[in-house]
Order: sequence, then C-alpha cells, then structure tokens
Amino acid sequence: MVSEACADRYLPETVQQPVKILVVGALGVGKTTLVGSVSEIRPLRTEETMTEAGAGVDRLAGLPDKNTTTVAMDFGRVTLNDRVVLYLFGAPGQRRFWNMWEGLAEGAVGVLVLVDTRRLEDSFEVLDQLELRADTPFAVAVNHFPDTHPHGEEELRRALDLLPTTPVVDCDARDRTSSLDALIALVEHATEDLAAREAAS
Ligand SMILES: Nc1nc2c(ncn2[C@@H]2O[C@H](COP(=O)(O)OP(=O)(O)OP(=O)(O)O)[C@@H](O)[C@H]2O)c(=O)[nH]1
Ligand SMILES: [Mg+2]
Repeated sequence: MVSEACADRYLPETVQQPVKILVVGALGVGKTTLVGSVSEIRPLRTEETMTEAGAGVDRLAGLPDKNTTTVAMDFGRVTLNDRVVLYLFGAPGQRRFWNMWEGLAEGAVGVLVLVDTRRLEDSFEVLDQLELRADTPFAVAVNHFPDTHPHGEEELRRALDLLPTTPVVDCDARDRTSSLDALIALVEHATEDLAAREAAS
C-alpha cells in the first residue's frame, strides 16, 4: 500500500507519454526556481555556493540575493494530465557549463528558454547556442522580477530575432500555475511542430 506521503511520487497507470523538456537560460534567470515550483516530486538540485572567483565573470546585476548556482542540472517531474508526464531538466546558466546542454538536450521534445529582460543581451547568446539544435522546438518565457521594465511582445520578438511561430509567454518562475502555463505553451508548440514535420515528410 502506498502511504499518503509517497502517493504523489507515483504516476497514474494511464500515463503513456513521458515527455522530456529542457529548461535553459542565462545565469540567474530563474531556471532552478521554475523547476522547483512546478515539480510534484522533490526536485533534484545541484547548487553550489558562488564565490569571489566568479566576480567579474558571472553577471549578477539585479540579483542581490543570489549566492548559489546550478553546476550540473535540475530535475523535476510534472504530470500534465492522465496521459502525459513531463520530465524537466534544468541546465546550468554559467557559460562555462554550457557544453553540458548538448547531453541534457538528448531526446528532449522541446526547450523552454527563460529570459530576464533586464539583461536581455545575456539571452542573445543563449538563443545562438540553441540554433545549434535547430530541430528542437522552443518557447520563450519572460520571467518577471520586481524592477523588470515591461517590454512589448513585438519589441521582444525583434530584439531576440524570433520566428512568428515561436511562443512568447510571461511567467513568474516562483508561481506554479504561471510556470505550468509556460510549459503547456511549449508542449502545444512542440506538438504542432511535430505534426507539421510529419505532414511535410
Ligand atoms: N522576483 C523574482 N525573483 C525570482 C524569480 N525567479 C527567480 N527569482 C530569484 O532569482 C534568483 C535566481 O534564481 P535561480 O532559480 O537560482 O536562477 P537560475 O536560472 O537557476 O540560476 P543559475 O542556475 O545560477 O543559472 C533567486 O534568488 C530566485 O529567488 C521571479 O520570478 N521573480
Ligand atoms: Mg539554477
């Protein structure tokens, strides 16, 4: 018998579709926060304390309280409905760990790109890096911080040079419903993308 405390760790027997999602973004955009807020299991985290050695290398403007960083990956799980379960892999944001993205992305159905518009230039490099995986659909989620200057969607699309079909959603990574909405937008986009590819082949 499954104890009450453990019940949410088990999947309904009807689940047929495990879907792997990669969560990427520049340093400190809220990837670990998002995976933690949506995950129905205790998320796996690989946080290490940021030391003085990173000063001048790691751009942390706007994040006065940030003192740890992901050094390998985040992992979490969300059951979307009685058929589909998402496995979330959060990538490290420090540039020197970006070579891990390739391995983490293996088999991913889609990529959620978290963006902090206060440091938009850091996201240019993230999107460049994603272009290396042109066959994996992605969605952009703008994570809002208290001093975030509101950007119009068109302005943001132009700045990030996005295709008209790429979803852009607002989110608060600390909020489960908001983060879930961003993931659902990505899954819907990835599903449409897959159907379009199958129809074209
Ligand atoms: N106000 C606000 N703060 C947030 C939000 N999301 C994350 N934070 C804070 O921003 C900081 C960075 O969040 P993390 O989740 O560690 O960011 P990350 O992208 O995983 O960072 P790295 O792994 O170091 O790249 C933390 O102090 C969070 O509490 C948000 O939506 N709003
Ligand atoms: Mg992190």
